[in-house]
Amino acid sequence: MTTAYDVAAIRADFPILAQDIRGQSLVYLDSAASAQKPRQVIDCVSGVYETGYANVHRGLHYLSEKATADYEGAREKIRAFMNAESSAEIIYTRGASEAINLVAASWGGANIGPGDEIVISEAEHHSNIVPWQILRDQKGAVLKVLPVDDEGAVHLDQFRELLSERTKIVAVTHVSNVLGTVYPIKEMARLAHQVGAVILIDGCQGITHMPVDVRDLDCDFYAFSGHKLYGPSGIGVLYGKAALLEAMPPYQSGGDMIERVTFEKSTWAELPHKFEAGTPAIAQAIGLGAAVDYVSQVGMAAIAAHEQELLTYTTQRLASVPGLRLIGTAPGKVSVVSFVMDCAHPHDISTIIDQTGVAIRAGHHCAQPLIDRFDIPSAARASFGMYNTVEEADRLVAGLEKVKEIFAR
Ligand code: 7TS
Repeated sequence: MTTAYDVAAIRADFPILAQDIRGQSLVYLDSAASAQKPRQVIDCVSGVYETGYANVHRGLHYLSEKATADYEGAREKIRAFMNAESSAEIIYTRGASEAINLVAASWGGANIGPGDEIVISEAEHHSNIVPWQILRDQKGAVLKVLPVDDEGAVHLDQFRELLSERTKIVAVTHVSNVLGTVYPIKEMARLAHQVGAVILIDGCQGITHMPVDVRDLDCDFYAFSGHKLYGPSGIGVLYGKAALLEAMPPYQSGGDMIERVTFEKSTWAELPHKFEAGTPAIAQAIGLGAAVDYVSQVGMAAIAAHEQELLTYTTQRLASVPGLRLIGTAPGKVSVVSFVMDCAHPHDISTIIDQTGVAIRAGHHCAQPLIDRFDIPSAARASFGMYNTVEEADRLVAGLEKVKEIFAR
């Protein structure tokens, strides 16, 4: 039986949304930066500390066994959520940034040589640019950049032209955090594989807004951050195909990632532990499992449909604000609306509407090359989560009308 999307019930699960900010009810439109947490995640994390906390994979005592079972249980939930073949392919990291750095350092260190080509795109977050630049500089490799068009779309024919037998890795976002463009990653994976390259997907803004099946996409790596998926901060995931992960050297070393250590030589633990040195973010990982349970219960397809309605409605309403220009209008876009206004700087827009209780982000959104591409100083961005409503979109528009009023004086 399908039930209608009950946004009021969902909102009731997020305690932070019930508060007033500056004397008005909070309108939180900054979930792309970090999403709020449902009671189920908050209770899970505090429950770990109240009744189920100890270090994992170590002590032969009740609490350590319970914490280990819950920590590994969360890994299995994440595996199922992404449809990975094995939980050995789910590496816990601090977040997407660390996951991408892991691949650049470990896979890149072992597989990239002088003249090899790395392909990224113009809309990448700095986290999916800088690790590849550092690798390029260390190895004498070449970094190629797939452009976006004026709407913010990428084109497969241009992508195909960038690929060559020298291409070793493609690293692109699933969804742009500024433009909302959904990249054709399944096709891109197929094309990358045709030239013998591997593909890493930065899934920070993808897995949060649509169902993701890594086996159907046939991507080699998929990275995301727990805090954008309604889970705790300090925890994220690198999915990698087992055969690739097996062949990669450790990223960090120390406790938990070894099999046997002598002063002469050390050997590594099995996957996924080979990539998880030191005491991990235990409660956070278990909390991410609770977040995955939460969104799975609502259904990622239902969340996507709800957010799409909001995006369509908001885009239409913003079109009626004089002097407002949308940045990112690619067909099929999701989850965010970025814009500039001719009367005010994005920072002023954000500061003024904050006075009305509306939280958006303004700035370069850690995508400076993209901001340069659109020839703007920065952008204002409203981003949606599963709990946002059309009334909140109206509050955004009312706030922007106030901005116009103030700057018209
Ligand atoms: N990649 C994308 C596409 C992102 O949107 C972000 C964060 C990251 C990587 C980095 O994630 P982290 O959890 O490792 O920091 N994006 C944003 C944003 O849009 N506003 O603040 C952070």
